[in-house]
Amino acid sequence: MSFQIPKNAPTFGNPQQRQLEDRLWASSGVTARSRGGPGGGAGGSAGVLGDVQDRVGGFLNPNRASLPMYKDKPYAYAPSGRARPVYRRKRVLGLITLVVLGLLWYTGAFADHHAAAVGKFNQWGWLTADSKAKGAKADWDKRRKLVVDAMELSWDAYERYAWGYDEFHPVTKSGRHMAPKGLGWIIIDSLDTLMLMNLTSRLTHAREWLSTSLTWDQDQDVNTFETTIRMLGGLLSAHYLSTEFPNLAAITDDGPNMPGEDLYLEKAKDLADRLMAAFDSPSGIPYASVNLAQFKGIISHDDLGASSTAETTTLQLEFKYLAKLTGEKDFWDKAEKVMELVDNNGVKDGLVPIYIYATTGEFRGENIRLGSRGDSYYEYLIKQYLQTNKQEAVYQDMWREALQGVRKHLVTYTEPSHFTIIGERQSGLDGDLTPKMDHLVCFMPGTVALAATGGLTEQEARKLPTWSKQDEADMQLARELMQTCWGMYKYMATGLAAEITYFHIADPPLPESAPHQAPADFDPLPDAEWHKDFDVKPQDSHNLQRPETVESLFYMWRITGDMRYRDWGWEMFKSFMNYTAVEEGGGFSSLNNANVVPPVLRDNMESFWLAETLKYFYLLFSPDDLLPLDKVVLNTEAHPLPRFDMGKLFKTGWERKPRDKEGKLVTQPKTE
Ligand code: DMJ
Repeated sequence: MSFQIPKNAPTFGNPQQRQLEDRLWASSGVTARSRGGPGGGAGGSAGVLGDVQDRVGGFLNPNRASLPMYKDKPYAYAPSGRARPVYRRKRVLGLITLVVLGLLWYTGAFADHHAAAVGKFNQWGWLTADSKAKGAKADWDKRRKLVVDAMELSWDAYERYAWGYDEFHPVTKSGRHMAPKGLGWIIIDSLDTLMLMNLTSRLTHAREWLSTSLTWDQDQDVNTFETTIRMLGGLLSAHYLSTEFPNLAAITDDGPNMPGEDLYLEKAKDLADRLMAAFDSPSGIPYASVNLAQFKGIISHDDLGASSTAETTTLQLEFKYLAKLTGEKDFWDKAEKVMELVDNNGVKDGLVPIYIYATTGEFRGENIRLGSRGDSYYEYLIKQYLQTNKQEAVYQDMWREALQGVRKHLVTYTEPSHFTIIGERQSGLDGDLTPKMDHLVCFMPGTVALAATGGLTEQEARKLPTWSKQDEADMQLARELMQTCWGMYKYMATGLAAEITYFHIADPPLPESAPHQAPADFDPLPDAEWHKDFDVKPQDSHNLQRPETVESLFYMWRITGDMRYRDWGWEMFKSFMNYTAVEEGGGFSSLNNANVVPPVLRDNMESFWLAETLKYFYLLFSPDDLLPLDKVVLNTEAHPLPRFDMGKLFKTGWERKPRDKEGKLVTQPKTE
């Protein structure tokens, strides 16, 4: 389970510089006060609000020391240095502007909102300065360092304005808890990114919060899936990286026999013990939520009590690795049982409806999609197969069946330019195909390529005796889907994809076998033919800083070695920097509308911006020996976990029931 320490992990030449920065922070009063964590004064929602106001009040205080500046990082808005009243007036002005913009939008003034607008509004424009001369070699090391800059800006903004809070609102410079004492939502989700980027002093601060403020003993309902992938996954990967790569963001108190040695693992185990209550349902399918202090599973309040399918089947990598670390088989068995229960429904062609009852273990409804509530079911099939070093054939079998099902029922081509898309069957496989892709579906190109090569490069995998025509076809599908996902970015005014994109398709939809050839390049002209294939509705035009497309670009770059994927990633990174930066050192924000320039900010930074999006940019621009894909498996929140052999303690405790060609269960004749 170990592999080479990356040769190219970044180091900081001048640690004193960082300490100096930290002292400046402390002198501002903001960080110093908040270092006690949320426990101080945040004992309930009233306390939380009070604390937020306290922070904002502190910021408004004209006597406060000024905050550290980022003059050398032009994509952080230049700090205004103005007094607060102006800031207040600006908020009013901002409100008026928003209303006016809303009216303009409503009246169609932004009807021509395509790429033509890009470039007209680029008030920083610093990244265009990095544009290399035609034919010149790109400096990927420099670009990778810019990603570290972005991580520092985001983290420091959070640290400055919302330290210890679970939500960060970068525009209003405030935070909010999701539990009385906070869950460390942003801090824990960021641990491994801080390690990979070697941000030692920030990691030390995060660990200090974990050891002094974090408690799972809170009377709070939390979402089983989100808490598992972000918190349990974050802690487990922090444990993995800090033990296997002690040189990454090396700190002093976590070595063997040191007081902080097992901090991450202890916190992970405590959390997992509580999350295990989710599996105490009549069927064994986990409940949607858990009350942490009460160790109690809670049925979904919505969807007629059904859990989301993806949520129940995206817990396995985390619980299985924890079982391996602790030797506690129960973690393994409970998580594994879910896969058996799902499979025993015998769905057609491996495609599962997006809801499942924890009470009965049966699916609810027939809505089938690879977007929200469906996505990571498929992702974790192949990743479970890889996690245990390809020893559990059952998961590869399920993945292959599902991918064939995707080809047969969901893949089609757009008009007039023939992009490959994965649509939805909202009324079951006999219903119509809806030509719609959530941004979430863009995990697929990378995952399909990962499944085809097992994490080797395409070149290496092709030499294996097991390499097949199907693998070749899967790589082709991955390339085509990657092109479509990138088109979803190119289509938008900011160069940042919408949450949902619709497509124009033929009636009836073309089958997967139809000849098709999408354009290799995207003509930049606003009236270019390819624009006709795409459609973004105003209500779907938000961008939540999601990672799926850069995640796939990372896999595609590593696996194919095709430079275009890195180049696209760089273009995407520039769009994030140019259009999501928040003034006054606020870091970066989600957008309410990514299809107008200037964009409309949403005043929220998702924790996966730090855990996933920036991490994938960093990995995409890094040398390939940083987290080799044939040695690790990244959970759905981009937390790297090791692959391992099951050993004597663990085995696949179930087999698939016999089924027909379509995957439907074959009932065995009863023997008298
Ligand atoms: C993340 O929490 C995970 O990637 C999850 O699988 C899907 N949604 C977000 C990111 O978009």
